[in-house]
Amino acid sequence: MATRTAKAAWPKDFLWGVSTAAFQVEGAGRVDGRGQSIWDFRCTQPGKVADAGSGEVACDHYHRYEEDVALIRSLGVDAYRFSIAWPRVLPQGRGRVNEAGLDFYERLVDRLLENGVQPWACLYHWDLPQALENLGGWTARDSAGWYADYAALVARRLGDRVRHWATFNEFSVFTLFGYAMDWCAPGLMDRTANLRAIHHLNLAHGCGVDVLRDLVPDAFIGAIHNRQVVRPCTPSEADRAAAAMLDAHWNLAFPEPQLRATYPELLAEAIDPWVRSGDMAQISRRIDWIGLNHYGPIFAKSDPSTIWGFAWGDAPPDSPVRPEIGWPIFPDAFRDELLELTRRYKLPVYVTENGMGSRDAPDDKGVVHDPRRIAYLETYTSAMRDAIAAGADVRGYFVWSLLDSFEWGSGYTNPFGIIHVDFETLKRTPKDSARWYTKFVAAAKKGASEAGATKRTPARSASTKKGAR
Ligand code: IFM
Repeated sequence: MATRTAKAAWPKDFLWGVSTAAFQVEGAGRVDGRGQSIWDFRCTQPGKVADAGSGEVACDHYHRYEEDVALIRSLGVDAYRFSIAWPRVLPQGRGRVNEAGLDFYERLVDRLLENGVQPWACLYHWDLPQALENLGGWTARDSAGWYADYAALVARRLGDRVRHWATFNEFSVFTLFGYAMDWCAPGLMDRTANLRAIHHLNLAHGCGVDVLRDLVPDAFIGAIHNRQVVRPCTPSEADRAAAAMLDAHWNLAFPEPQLRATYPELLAEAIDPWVRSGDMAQISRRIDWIGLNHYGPIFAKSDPSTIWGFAWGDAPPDSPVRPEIGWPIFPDAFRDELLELTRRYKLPVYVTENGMGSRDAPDDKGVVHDPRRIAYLETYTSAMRDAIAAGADVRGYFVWSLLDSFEWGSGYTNPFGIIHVDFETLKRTPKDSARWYTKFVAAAKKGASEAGATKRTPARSASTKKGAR
């Protein structure tokens, strides 16, 4: 993969960070009163997770957060994006509060702040309490209220120290994979459940925005969407229709109602039975930023045997792909997506996930060489710089991920970390990519300040007034 040459300095206030998510790193599955989530349950089901992996121990970030914060600091980044585990603070999803769980997030946030790292808290990264799933989970309209109460609890406890909030991470991934396919919890494979979950998640997001706005002084509120261009595998009419339907689910079902108060045409009629008067206004509350998680384009093919008539197809044979997981590598699609987001929604964009899964183990000297990850990060950050130069309003970038971690259905077989974790000993070893990122961020900051504070474009809408600190 060719390395692109830097063309212009990064904007002076550009934010650099690293990301994780609670279920993927925390472990301590049954410690200090944590309840069980839908993913704990899924991990007990044979065949759902590679090598029967679970989140029981994961990286044990719950006990090792001090070491992890020291590692984050050593990278020289500005921010850490993490998620709160709902069942850790409300073991049954509602009702009795688990103070020990809230204390953990307080300790984490305090540690980050002491180390000069901005905490970016995401309220939901796929780990619904199992007790709420037993009541219908996101298919129940009550879920919006359960979520709002949970958001209020966390905002009251952390809102004096955390200003940067995301309501949800990747609505469309866990909804599509969890309700129309059996790739994520709860794995229902039911069309109606899928439609109901879409609407109730949108409602929950809007309710969460209200709660954060009320309870967090000067809150900077966003939602994180995975968006990737969907291309038909062939020019056939059937594949083009499949791609359009997948695009509606993947790229539009959440950002469109949240940011334009409308469902995409291909889904609107089917969702309508669950939409009540006032819902679209509740869903489309003003937010301050949009998070983009992006890895590469999707290739869709027609498959009438599936609930929505589409399936994932292969990238064209000559495409560069990540060897272990087969995801295509197309930095230009990332650049185009950043431009499209700015054009379509006119909000500041933070890239909240981007990175590379590849298995790279320590060599006999204990050094982890991961050249493919470095090449990926080089080309994708370069594409991001191109997008900014072309007018995309990108304000920050978080590598996925800080640590090798539990990768959902792939278990521990597809690690994304720039820091290697030995899952026997839990020893952390920064990979070459961690050293690369450290140097890259330092150079970006130096270049930006030497270039003399490139002026940000003025806010483009009312919702952009509160910039990142
Ligand atoms: O690990 C996941 C993350 O939880 C959500 N976005 C994609 C990542 C890589 O698969």
